[in-house]
Amino acid sequence: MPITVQFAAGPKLWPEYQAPLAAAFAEAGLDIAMTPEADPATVDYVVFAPGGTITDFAPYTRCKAVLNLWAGVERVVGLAGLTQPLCRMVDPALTEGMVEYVVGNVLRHHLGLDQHIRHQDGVWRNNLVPPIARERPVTILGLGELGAACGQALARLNFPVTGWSRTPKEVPGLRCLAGPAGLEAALDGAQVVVLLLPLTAETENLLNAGRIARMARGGFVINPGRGPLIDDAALLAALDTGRLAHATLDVFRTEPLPPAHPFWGHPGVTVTPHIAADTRAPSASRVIAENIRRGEAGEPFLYRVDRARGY
Ligand code: NDP
Ligand code: OXD
Repeated sequence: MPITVQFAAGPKLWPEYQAPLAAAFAEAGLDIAMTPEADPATVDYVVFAPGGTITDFAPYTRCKAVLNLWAGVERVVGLAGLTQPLCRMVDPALTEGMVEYVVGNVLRHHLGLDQHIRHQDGVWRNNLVPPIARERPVTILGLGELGAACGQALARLNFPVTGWSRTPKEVPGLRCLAGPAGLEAALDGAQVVVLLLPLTAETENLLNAGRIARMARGGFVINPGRGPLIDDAALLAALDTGRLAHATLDVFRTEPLPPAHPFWGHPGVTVTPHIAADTRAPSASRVIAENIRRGEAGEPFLYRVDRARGY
């Protein structure tokens, strides 16, 4: 009998994923019947995304795993009836995209490119010579799949990179700090802070006024993690006083960011509309297929979320 997979990531993604998932299942040698709608009692695996079509997992009595298409799971972990193993997305193409977004924005701020882009006014400002990368300390909050990859890419460009995580890590080329005690040292004197933490009860409002004050004056914040990681009022105050030079923000407490929000149009803020790194259907489908293969073979799932931890 074929394995039943319900694609419950919403009707918009179904046309994008239907063929790549079918190809990945075939490549993995899996006999799968996949459908966007199914009798919950017959479903073996659910492919899911935040805002997807299932609001209560209790009737999914046979389901062996819920496979999320997103890396972040803060909108999934608490869903009603979710007792099945939950796996988040680790997609090599998503990681590539995030590395490009972070490196691109770090270089933009490091090189002061905005000053040239905004001032094409006939004035020859040859005093705007940036430092070199080795003189610009960067701190990455979150040293998981994405933080470590971004940190290593920046270290290859000679930025002195500090990474911070919950548990101690060793990432070649990076100064690694961990836990509450490591946070202050990670922020002290940082000229660029990149947030790549998951949103949990512990990380909400993590970058607050006191912690921003530890950064170098005139520093930059880049947040492709989650909006609530930053205390918005503290960030705006730091930008308004010049304590921080600029914040490039991809994620927000409310998305889409409401038109009247002070981030829009603020000279010290760049808003990008949650596009830092998308899950790509061909590579993500192979990750989903591998997890189903593992489930069927009785092997441990990849990227399983620890619900108590929240990520
Ligand atoms: P991972 O789970 O691989 O890494 C999370 C990192 O954060 C780990 O290093 C973890 O520490 C650390 N962390 C978690 N809680 C704490 C804490 N309380 N104190 C210190 N460190 C902590 O996640 P990813 O790297 O895959 O993704 C990170 C986030 O990026 C996602 O959760 C999502 O919110 C966001 N994202 C945004 C996208 C966008 O387009 N804007 C796209 C994809 C993801 P430890 O290693 O010790 O567990
Ligand atoms: C994700 C995201 O979590 O796109 O994958 O934010």
